[in-house]
This record gives sequence, C-alpha cells and structure tokens, in this order.
Amino acid sequence: MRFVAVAVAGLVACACASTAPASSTARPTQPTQGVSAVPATATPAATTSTDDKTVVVQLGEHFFDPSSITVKVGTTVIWRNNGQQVHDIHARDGSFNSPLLNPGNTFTFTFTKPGLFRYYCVPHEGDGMIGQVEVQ
Ligand SMILES: [Cu+2]
Repeated sequence: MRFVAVAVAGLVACACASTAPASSTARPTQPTQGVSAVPATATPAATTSTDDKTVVVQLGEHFFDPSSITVKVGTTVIWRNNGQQVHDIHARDGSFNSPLLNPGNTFTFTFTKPGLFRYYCVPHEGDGMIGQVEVQ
C-alpha cells in the first residue's frame, strides 16, 4: 500500500513537471502561417479533426489525406508530413505556400475568408498529389 501511494505521488509529480513552466512564460502568439520542426507527438493518426477550429491533413506518397475538406472561416488547417519523402503545399492562388517539409514536419494556415482553395505538392503534382479546402 505504501509503495503504491509513493508511486502515484511520483506520477503526479512527473505530470506536473512536464506540463508547465506556465507561470514564467508569456502566452505564445499563434502565427497564421508557419512551419514547425517539432514532430507531432501524441496525436492519433486516425483523427482528422481535433476540434472545430483545427483540421489535420496528412501527407504521404503521393497524396493528401483527406484530399478534399470543407471547413468554416477561422479554421486552422495543419498539414503533417507522415510520409517518407519531402513534400510541400502550394495554393494555386498563392494564398499559402510552405517550404519543403521533411517527414514529421507540419505546416499550418488559418483560413480567414470563404472560397475554394486548391493546392498541390510541387514535387508530386504530376503524380496527382493535389488537394482542396472549401471554406464556408
Ligand atoms: Cu509530395
């Protein structure tokens, strides 16, 4: 019994330690367009939408999944390269353009106006690696 109590206390302490230097850090501002080099950690691959404001599109060889999504104005789309090769995301109208993303990297863009945004991967457009976001 005593051991269990100690173990639980240890877990709680670890959880607290890992969650936050919250008191000292200013809240980071969220860029509307940016690239993260931090590999995604615990998000299940099968989850397409984490909430109403965020949608995840995965990149593979050579496709976007899902390749067509419909979202509301204000939604942030996160493209995540879950493939083995580098990929990128280029809007045909120039609304957003990512650099080449290495495997594990992500690119985010927040849609602030309605419309149909078609995009493609520059290296693999010829292989049909295209997608679209309909913003309502
Ligand atoms: Cu590609």
